[in-house]
Amino acid sequence: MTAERPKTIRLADYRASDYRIDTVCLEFDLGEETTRVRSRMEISGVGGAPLVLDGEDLKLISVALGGSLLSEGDYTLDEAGLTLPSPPAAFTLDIETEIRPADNSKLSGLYVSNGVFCTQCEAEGFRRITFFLDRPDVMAVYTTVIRGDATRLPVMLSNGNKTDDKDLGDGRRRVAWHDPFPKPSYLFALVAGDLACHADSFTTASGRHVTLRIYVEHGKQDACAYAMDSLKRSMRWDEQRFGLEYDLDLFNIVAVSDFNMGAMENKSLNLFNDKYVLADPETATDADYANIEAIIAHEYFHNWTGDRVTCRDWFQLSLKEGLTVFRDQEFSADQRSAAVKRIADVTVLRGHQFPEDRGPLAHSVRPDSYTEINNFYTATVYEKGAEVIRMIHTLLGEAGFQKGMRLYFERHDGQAVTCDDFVAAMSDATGADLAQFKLWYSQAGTPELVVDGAYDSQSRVFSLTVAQHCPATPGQDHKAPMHIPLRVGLLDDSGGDMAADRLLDVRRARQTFRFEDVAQPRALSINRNFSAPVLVTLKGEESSRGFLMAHDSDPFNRWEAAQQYATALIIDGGETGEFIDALGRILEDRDLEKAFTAQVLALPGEDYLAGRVALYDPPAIHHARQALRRAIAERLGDALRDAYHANHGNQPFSPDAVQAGQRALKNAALSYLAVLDDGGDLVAGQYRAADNMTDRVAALRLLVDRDGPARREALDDFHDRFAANSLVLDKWMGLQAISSLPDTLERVTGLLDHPAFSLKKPNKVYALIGGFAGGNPLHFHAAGGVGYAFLADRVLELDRVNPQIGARILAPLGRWQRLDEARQGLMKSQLERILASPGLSRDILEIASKSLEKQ
Ligand code: B3K
Ligand code: ZN
Repeated sequence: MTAERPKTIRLADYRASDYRIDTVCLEFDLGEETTRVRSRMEISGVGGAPLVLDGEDLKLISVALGGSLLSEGDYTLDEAGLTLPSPPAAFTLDIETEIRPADNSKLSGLYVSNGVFCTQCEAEGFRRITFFLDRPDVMAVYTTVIRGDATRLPVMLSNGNKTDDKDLGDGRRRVAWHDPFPKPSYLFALVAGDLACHADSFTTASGRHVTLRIYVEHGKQDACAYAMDSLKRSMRWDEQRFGLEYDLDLFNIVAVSDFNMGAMENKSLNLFNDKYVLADPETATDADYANIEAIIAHEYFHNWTGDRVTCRDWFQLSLKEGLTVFRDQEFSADQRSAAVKRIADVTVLRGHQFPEDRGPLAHSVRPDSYTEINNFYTATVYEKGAEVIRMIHTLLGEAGFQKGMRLYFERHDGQAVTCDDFVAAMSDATGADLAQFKLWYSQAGTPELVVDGAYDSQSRVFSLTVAQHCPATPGQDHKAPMHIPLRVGLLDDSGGDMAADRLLDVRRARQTFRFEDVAQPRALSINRNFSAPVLVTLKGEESSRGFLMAHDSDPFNRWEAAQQYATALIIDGGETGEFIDALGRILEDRDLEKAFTAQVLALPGEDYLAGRVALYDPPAIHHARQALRRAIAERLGDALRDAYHANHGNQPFSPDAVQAGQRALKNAALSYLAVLDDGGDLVAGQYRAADNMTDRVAALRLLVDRDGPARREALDDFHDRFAANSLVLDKWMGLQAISSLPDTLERVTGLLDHPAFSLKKPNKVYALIGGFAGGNPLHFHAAGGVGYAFLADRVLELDRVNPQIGARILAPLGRWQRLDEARQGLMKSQLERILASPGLSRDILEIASKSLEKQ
């Protein structure tokens, strides 16, 4: 393999295509070993200019232009694809290719998962099916004909409506589908296999009757009920909150076991990782139920924000992803509790996106360049992208935001557009000036605010000075000040709000805001509800954390005060009494939502803490966090025991938010009680008595950290009980990967040989290898670098199997910046070892080389 560097694609180089594909008819003759694909395209354009059709890993059988077969000299075939040097302005192109679905371990294009043919085309998988203009701004009307073995493939699906279904008499069947909505190739989908179906229906607000079907492996139909219910609630919610109705008579979901991502929003045929569809109390945790609800909603919401209005190019990915994440967050907030959902979302943002933003892979919400687009399905594009949309919502208010959405659809339905188009619709609809705000799309890095309050008793003016700074990120040394919507409250001595919240429009590097005619505030509640995704240092905040924990009317900031208090104690040490007493009062406040109390009890994660120190010492942070846990357990033992027993209900299981909150609180209490002398018995007892997966996993999570026979017994029991359920075995592997016991890496290495583990199964890779590298800082960063070498070995193996997954799990190896020199050297040497490997994929090459670059 040549050492040639793959090409960098730049936003600045975007050009519209010279040609359009108006319609395409695809005919598949399905075979696991070889599948024939015939494509007939009606193409129009400038004429005379070369037409370059993307293609990858395809065997070309024939090409015909206007019905005449072309010979080899009439086109060129190379790495990029198939080029016709000078086609006419309008013509029909027929192309026949052969592909090998069973050999497709990249899970991009057409592949076979547990005997089911399925596709994944976003971002650039369609070119692995046939030669095409595989870019999102080329939108065509698709007809799909599927032929295959009638017995083995009783279900044959594609986008749109079924138009034909007949037995061909030779043991094969032919099914045809037509999708009336023009769409980009990344939204194409095909499924064929022997699947069971869970069916239901939905009537839209305007009376359209929609058939809903969820396809799963036989025997799993009953585990689809929650997903189906989530789908119907999503459909209703989108009508009620956004005025958006479904637009076809059929909506299909298919769950497959091998899938690179969570799910995919193909028009009317969503494909899912079965982890986000299947649920019953015995096998799914409350977190699984919440994820299913959110992801079913997310993919459904894409029908408007993604499918009807799509992206012009992949730099605009957040146009659909940030917006759709915001929509699914709002949906879950409405279905459950807004404060609890906000805290959960911010925890994810700070645990995943903040580390990305301060590391070598930092990029803006709308990146400027990439070499492999699959590397940009990141927490920044998704979660920070959703924060950007949320800030627009905060600035415009719900009514203004909905006005903006209506204008966006009025202008752009059926088009492929940019983030600029979205912001223009928002500002044109409302008159808001969002010019400076747009820096959120182009500047990477987490802005840091320093806030200082001063009170003048003569004039009764409270002045608040806000200074902002955004650290340098790769390729962006200097940043301009951002437009930051900062929600602020002032509290009086009794803890009440002195006035309504104020939304400060922070726009300059340093800016002072005046609160006129007020008494001296006792405390300041800053960035309420996390109105902006920033880091805040509030001068003198030490003296108000306990007070805010007790009184802040903004639940998010009550939680935040506890997080910041705990963060300071873990990092700097100090007297823990006031904090623990404040925690105790929250624990005893029966008026609070239980899910919220559980969140307040959860100590900040090690990933988050790593970003709050100048020099990150993984074992020191781990042990300091554990020491605080012990101090809390010792002081609040009785209250924690009460909370545990009061919420250890025995009503029949329901995944609803109230019961889930009870379990969350009970299990948060258990995580403290576990460190006390009699804690082991309580944990083992809960494991044995559990009648639902949430309680069972919570107990097992604690047991994997305790050496002794109870651990082994529980792990063996769990394994044997669920040996036939692949998704549950993922949990079993994932929990062992995050154990703090000294022999964890050996155990993880041993599990690579477990019969259920395979590098070809993304869920297994994420659970075991991703769990270890991303979720076990103590052992990943073990002195000597064995954890780093383990990850590098797996990444190199994945490079041959599924580079997309390899690149995703590689990220932790690039986070060397705040570690000591010895660890930095060890991490870099593994990155160099990866880079020295011949024939490296574009995916892994991009992440490994960027991870080594100086910032
Ligand atoms: N749009 C898909 C992600 C596709 C990933 C391609 N590597 C799922 C989603 O965000 O809804
Ligand atoms: Zn999405």
